[in-house]
Amino acid sequence: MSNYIEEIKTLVMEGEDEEIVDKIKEAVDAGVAPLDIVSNSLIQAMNEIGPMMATGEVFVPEVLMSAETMQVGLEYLKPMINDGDIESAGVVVIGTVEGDLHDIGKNLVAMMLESSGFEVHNIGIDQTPQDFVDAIEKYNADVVGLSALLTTTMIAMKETVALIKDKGLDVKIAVGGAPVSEEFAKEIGADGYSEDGPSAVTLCKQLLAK
Ligand code: B12
Repeated sequence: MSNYIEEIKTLVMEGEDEEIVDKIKEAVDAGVAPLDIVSNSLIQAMNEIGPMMATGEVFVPEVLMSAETMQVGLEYLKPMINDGDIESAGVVVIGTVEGDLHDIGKNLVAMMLESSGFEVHNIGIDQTPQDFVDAIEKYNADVVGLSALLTTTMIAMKETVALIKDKGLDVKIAVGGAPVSEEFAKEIGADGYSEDGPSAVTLCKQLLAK
């Protein structure tokens, strides 16, 4: 069974977007759990590509192909990942902050929230503080999720939190992304931080119970 996990991870790392669905289907048919594939093949592939990108072993176009392959895999697995909670848990607006083009992690969080019963509005990447404010108002969001993957865009996250607070919007603010920490979340005045998709679901539920 672990062979499938390795094989799928390799397909993502090599950017084989045309083969990924067939291999995932094969794995699922053989009994591999969809969430296991997400965590141990898809996310793991991106984790392994990170250091290779830093050392110049792979370049941006290759990472983009891997990202695309991962998205194809995620889309296929999405309907299979559902924790059974179908009652609407609340409205979430989620996006990646200004200057930041990373969208895989955010999309994964959006997918997990959606499959846990939240109504999710994924507003995309490179979103200005005002874009977030507009979306929160438009969708009457209960929670807004901000994602940042670069140390340089953490400042945009801080500015977004500041604008949301400035406008006095009645919304809980959750933040996440590789360089973000619980401590940073507190420092910028966000209501919560979580490190991955499943914990983001728990976090949003907790924020709405308060
Ligand atoms: C894929 C990738 C890219 C792709 C993005 C494609 C896409 N469609 O998203 C491309 C090639 C475009 C890219 C570009 C760049 N990248 Co890049 N990229 C990555 C890489 C390899 C993987 C990121 C990823 O998808 N991870 C997998 C997902 C599932 O994890 P995640 O994003 O962390 O999300 C999880 C959690 O953080 C959390 N989470 C995320 N968001 C949120 C939000 C909320 C509300 C919550 C609660 C939780 C949460 O839950 C998610 C699910 O588990 C990382 C390395 C790494 N391992 O992080 C580098 C990395 C982030 N990139 C980096 C860099 C430097 C760049 C570039 C500047 C490179 C360049 N020279 O051009 C550009 C910047 C472009 C820009 N302006 O944004 C650095 C950042 C260094 C830093 N600390 O600032 C990293 C760390 C690589 C490295 N080691 O050097 N990148």
